Amino acid sequence: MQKIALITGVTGQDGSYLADFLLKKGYVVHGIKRRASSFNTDRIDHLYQDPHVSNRNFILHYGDMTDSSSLVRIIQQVQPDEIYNLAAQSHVAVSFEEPEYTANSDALGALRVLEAIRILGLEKKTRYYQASTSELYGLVQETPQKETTPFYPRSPYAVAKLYAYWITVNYREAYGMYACNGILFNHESPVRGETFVTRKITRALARIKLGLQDSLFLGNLDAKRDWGHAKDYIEMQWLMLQQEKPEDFVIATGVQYSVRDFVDAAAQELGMAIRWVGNGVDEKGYDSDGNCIVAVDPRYFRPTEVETLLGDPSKAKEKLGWTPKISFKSLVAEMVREDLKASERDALCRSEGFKTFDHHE
Ligand code: NDP
Ligand code: GDR
Repeated sequence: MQKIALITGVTGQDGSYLADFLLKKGYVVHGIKRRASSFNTDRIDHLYQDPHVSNRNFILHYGDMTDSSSLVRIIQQVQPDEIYNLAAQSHVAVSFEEPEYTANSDALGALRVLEAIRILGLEKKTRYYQASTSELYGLVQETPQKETTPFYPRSPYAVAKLYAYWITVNYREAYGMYACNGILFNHESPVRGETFVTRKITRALARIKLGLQDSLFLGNLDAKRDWGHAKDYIEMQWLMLQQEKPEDFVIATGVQYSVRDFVDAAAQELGMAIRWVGNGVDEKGYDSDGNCIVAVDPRYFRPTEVETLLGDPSKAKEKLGWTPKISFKSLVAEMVREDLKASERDALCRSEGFKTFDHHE
């Protein structure tokens, strides 16, 4: 029997990698996409199957994490063996501007899915994965952070995810559901959202290199993160649902870099060494011609910042036999390579007199 998976957030970075991965494993994959005024399926268009043909194994449904009726309907129709709850308002800075919506989609959204499983009597059939986050550690209480490290969330996003974490644990304990949390540290890729810092950097530097943009404005250059590759991390999401007993796992590389380090690594890939002058709130990065190409803009500072995160993935290594395969350097190189290709296309269009999409924030 082919296994059936349902992915919320299938149009996002992780959802697109996970859908690809599960299809290759022979799953029938259902995904929930939300209604938008323009197409929002760029990341999964390569997996698209014509809805008019029969025997499809990749099927999309309209739904929303804020709408129980859609979630119950889809789960009832799909009867999934596994649900990966990846959908979220996932931007930490935006959560300060949209705290209530973030709580609704990220905290109550998880509850709605768990409750749908229970109401539909699927609690012994359907396994549930919750996309938990290293942001739960926030103001860190212990370094490196592991499964037993106390949480101290520092944003509306992290507080919402704290609820989702505990409601997952609670449904596991209260109803005997196979429900688990992957506490994933930052993971990136060429399809990372353009406003997260890594992609913002690789995209901007590639564009600066080709003369499409003059400079890049960033916030806290001293923030440190444990950055891995999304491709490595989605495999773990699947593995967590294949165990005998549901458990929560930290997924991380165990290596940490600062935002400034990331800029340097990306610049190096492009052959553009950066000279830094000043520090923290008033810092600038110059290229070899003396042009200021990176500058701090306090607009990007957060009301409460997570200064440092470093994960200890020992439990995942021991119990799941997992180690990340893609290094920091390869991750940066791949992201830069893909953004350079996109920028070359833009440069070509521009040179031929066509308008290009210049949006950045
Ligand atoms: P993305 O922001 O790339 O994707 C989020 C997905 O959720 C998108 O498909 C988005 O749809 C969808 N979504 C957002 N709001 C709703 C809603 N109200 N109803 C239905 N769908 C919605 O995130 P990632 O792929 O990077 O992350 C996946 C999950 O893992 C998220 O829950 C995130 O919080 C969590 N996480 C991510 C980490 C990372 O480093 N990437 C680390 C730890 C946890 P649309 O495409 O239309 O915007
Ligand atoms: P994060 O990722 O908040 O860790 O959440 P992000 O890339 O947004 O920020 C990482 C660090 O970089 C600093 N920073 C900037 N961030 C952004 N976005 N833009 C900037 O210009 C900038 N300058 C400096 C930030 O202050 C921060 O310290 C991500 C998301 O994917 C979450 O959904 C996920 O849960 C966590 O990773 C783990």
